[in-house]
Amino acid sequence: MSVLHTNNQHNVLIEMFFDQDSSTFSYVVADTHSKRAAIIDPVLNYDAAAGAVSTEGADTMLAYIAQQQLSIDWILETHAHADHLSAAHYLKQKTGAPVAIGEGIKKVQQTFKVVFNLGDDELTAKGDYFDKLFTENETFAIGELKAQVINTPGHTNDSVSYLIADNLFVGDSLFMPDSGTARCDFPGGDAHVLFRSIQRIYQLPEQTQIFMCHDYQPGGRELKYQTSVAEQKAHNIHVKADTAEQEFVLKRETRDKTLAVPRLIYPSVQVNIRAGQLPIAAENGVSYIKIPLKVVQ
Ligand SMILES: N[C@@H](CCC(=O)N[C@@H](CS)C(=O)NCC(=O)O)C(=O)O
Ligand SMILES: [Fe+2]
Repeated sequence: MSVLHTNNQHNVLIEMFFDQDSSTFSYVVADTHSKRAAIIDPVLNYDAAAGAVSTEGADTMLAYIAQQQLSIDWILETHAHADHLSAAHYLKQKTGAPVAIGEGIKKVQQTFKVVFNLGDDELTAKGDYFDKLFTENETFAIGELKAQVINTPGHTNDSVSYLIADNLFVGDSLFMPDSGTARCDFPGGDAHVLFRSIQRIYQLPEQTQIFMCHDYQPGGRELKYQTSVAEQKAHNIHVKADTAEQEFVLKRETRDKTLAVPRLIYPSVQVNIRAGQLPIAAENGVSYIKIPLKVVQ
């Protein structure tokens, strides 16, 4: 599926890729003048029972990139995902592009360094493994397209949104209006902080197009991945233009209490805090995923 967006100065080509297993959208966003592009939130396939990692999804993106004759300037993560593994490292090896994320990743790395009992040789928690840590409002280029980083923490500490021309890639800060927002109960998550991040998004021009990172198809409706600031402000079931912070926080925290831990949280986090690299292999050459056990009384 692709959408050709045109504004006054630039042509932006946005291609969406969907990972059925984790209900995740990834994107290739290209400047059609220069043929330079960014990859956003690519997924690495993972069969948890078999411990098998594979690259079908990323290879589909690479085939599209080759077919369109694009050069990749950036591999962008909206946050360290807790529900699927990132293909950023694999795609960096294939394209040579740097992997970037918000500088809040340092806090996320520190949190999970403790959870997984990692030594400094495995993770320093200073943004290691990533090539670029974006700061608040930092701008960068994708060919002739101007891109800007907007810090949107709340779902996680490191969540950012990428404004590329007038298209906003929000990660999990917002879902489609009929799904509302993402959970705020992961370590470092905070519903108050997410509310304030969403207020920043709602200050953007009404016609700004918003691209999702997930859609869980409530009520079995068809898959949707694109909406606008105006539609969110009018219809988002958790935060409309006039929703008070406390009302949102109550709704969000009530729902969070009902949600199960994501199926792939442990493998995902261990790989994603390392920018998509597998844990350092043991002496036998094999990488292992750790699961901290809690004894339930
Ligand atoms: N059932 C999914 C849930 C994944 C999940 O928790 N997704 C997060 C975003 S990373 C979320 O906000 N989900 C909201 C919801 O499920 O309502 C899984 O196990 O992977
Ligand atoms: Fe997420």
